[in-house]
Amino acid sequence: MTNKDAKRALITGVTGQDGSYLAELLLSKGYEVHAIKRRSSSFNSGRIDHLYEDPHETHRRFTLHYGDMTDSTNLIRIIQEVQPDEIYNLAAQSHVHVSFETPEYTANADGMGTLRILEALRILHLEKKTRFYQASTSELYGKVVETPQKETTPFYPRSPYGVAKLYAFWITVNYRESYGMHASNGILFNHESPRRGETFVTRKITRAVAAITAGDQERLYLGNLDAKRDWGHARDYVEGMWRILQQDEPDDYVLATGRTVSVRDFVTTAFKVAGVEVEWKGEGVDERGYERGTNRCLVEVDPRYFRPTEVDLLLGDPTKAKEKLGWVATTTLEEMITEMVQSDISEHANSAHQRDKD
Ligand code: NDP
Ligand code: GDR
Repeated sequence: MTNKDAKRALITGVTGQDGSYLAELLLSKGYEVHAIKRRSSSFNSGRIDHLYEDPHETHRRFTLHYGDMTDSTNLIRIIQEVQPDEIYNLAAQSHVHVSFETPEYTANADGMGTLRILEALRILHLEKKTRFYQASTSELYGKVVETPQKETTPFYPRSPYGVAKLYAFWITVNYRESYGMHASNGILFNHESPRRGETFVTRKITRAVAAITAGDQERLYLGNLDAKRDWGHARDYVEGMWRILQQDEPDDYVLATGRTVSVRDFVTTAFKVAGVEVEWKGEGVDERGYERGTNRCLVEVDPRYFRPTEVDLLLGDPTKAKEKLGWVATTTLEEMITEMVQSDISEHANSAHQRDKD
């Protein structure tokens, strides 16, 4: 039986990494979860298939709605139907490099999409009922102005994605101040997991480690090895999102680990988990990583992965989240890399096994 008093949440971007962990978390807390997924020509629900409930089931607690951040009519209709207590706006074209290729679409989905939801709440007179969480990002800091970056650090985005998210950040603040909405930003630093999209650098690395150590891939091609990121685990970060919406007052919070590591060091650690020592030779763009004691080149820089403007260093200060939300990142970087490499090794072995059978 569903509980009539259960809180009702609406998640956009549920088919993504964070959406899947957040849906699990809210269901475990007894919420009735509604979520928006886009129509796709192939299945895009792999991360949430385990949560699926038959639509013929009358008391289901997890319901999917077709929708898109670029379609106001659809967002208004879904919000009207669901009447959510909480909305978590996670949907976005979230790839920074891709945003340079699709800047207008990124602005529409990530920037205007946020406005569409906030305005839908106003149109539907839900501005006093529904709490709103906006998935803001450390990409807002962009060019280094101060480190560690905290809530008071000035923004200087360095990509169409960052600029679109800047609009989303400020329109969330503006609706909070204009209409007294419980609307908050989580300024989240990079967070990863075995469910991370395959083209983000961490997952690209851990998948390559699995394929290279299995003898199915020769080399890993990467862009800027010197970029430094404050990497945490997505499972920890969705807990922070939820805590932000449980506060009496809406506010903006940095969620981060407080530790930064270069892409190069991430590569070294990931190969180490698989028992391979990487030795770095050369300088600058010619830099390559070799398997120690051999001539086997494992990593090579390919300038096609460079960005027109780069974010060199992200390091967050999560003090406010710790003090006000009681939130800290609990998974260490080494634990997370180990989980990701092990997961990709078994995924690779399973797909190889499947290929053998086909
Ligand atoms: P993903 O890229 O894994 O997921 C993005 C989700 O948004 C997917 O469900 C995707 O659908 C959906 N989506 C994209 N465009 C649209 C659209 N036009 N209409 C409806 N849905 C759409 O991102 P993450 O889970 O990693 O991140 C979640 C949010 O947090 C994003 O907004 C991201 O920008 C932000 N963020 C992420 C950080 C991170 O390190 N992961 C850090 C800080 C912020 P589909 O599956 O069909 O593509
Ligand atoms: P980021 O993540 O841009 O920080 O955005 P990504 O993993 O794409 O890049 C991190 C850093 O690695 C460098 N890099 C490469 N990146 C990719 N994707 N592929 C490569 O081959 C490669 N080689 C080096 C990048 O130049 C960059 O410096 C992520 C996204 O989840 C955003 O949505 C989110 O807002 C921010 O994190 C916080």
